[in-house]
Amino acid sequence: MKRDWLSVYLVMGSVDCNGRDPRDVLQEAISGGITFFQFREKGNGAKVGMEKRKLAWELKNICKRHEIPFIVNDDIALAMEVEADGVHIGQEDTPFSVVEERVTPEMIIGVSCHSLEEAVAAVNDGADYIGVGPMYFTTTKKDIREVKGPEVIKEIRNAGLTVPIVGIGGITVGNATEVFAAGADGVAVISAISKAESAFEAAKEFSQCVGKGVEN
Ligand code: TZP
Ligand code: MG
Repeated sequence: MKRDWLSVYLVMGSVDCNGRDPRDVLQEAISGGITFFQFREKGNGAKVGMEKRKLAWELKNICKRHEIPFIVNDDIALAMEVEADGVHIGQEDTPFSVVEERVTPEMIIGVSCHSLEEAVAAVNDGADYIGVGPMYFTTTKKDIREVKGPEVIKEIRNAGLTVPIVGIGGITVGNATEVFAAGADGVAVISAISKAESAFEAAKEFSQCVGKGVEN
């Protein structure tokens, strides 16, 4: 996979859109410049079964039209059904070796990591990229791990790991440059785009932060 695909990574499901139509939010975010998308249909009121599958197909088709890679969170069967470009798994989800057997070789596998140890394990497993977080406090995910900030990314880079990295958790236009400065290739964002008054403007502002990391 290309490292710069991760630059502005929108993660989103129907419950993250403040009652707006997720298809419109995704479309706007794409117009604003997001580079990667993960369908994460989780939390209170999330769609299941046929409704979840229908939404996955619709969002995947929007991504496909704009050549934005489409990743599915945790649901391998769904990823295969909609011919997703990849899957993203957390530490408590389906183990990497099982996922690897179920997807096709060209599919991207992303893994959530919270520490250097987990990052090393994910790289050894063969992860195509890792999501590191939570960078900052967030209420979007309820069962978050301890907030360690962009320091964890620095630690992973200082250990010599070159794996593509996105920071995740509480990232805003105001703190995104700290995440890039720590060594991330991109920022993975839910609410700062999906709940923004304009997903277009928010995505545009994030794309202007890319690569602007200043050491502090
Ligand atoms: N994993 C760690 S934090 C988080 C996930 C999925 C939620 C990120 O959401 P937000 O709204 O960008 O803080
Ligand atoms: Mg998960």
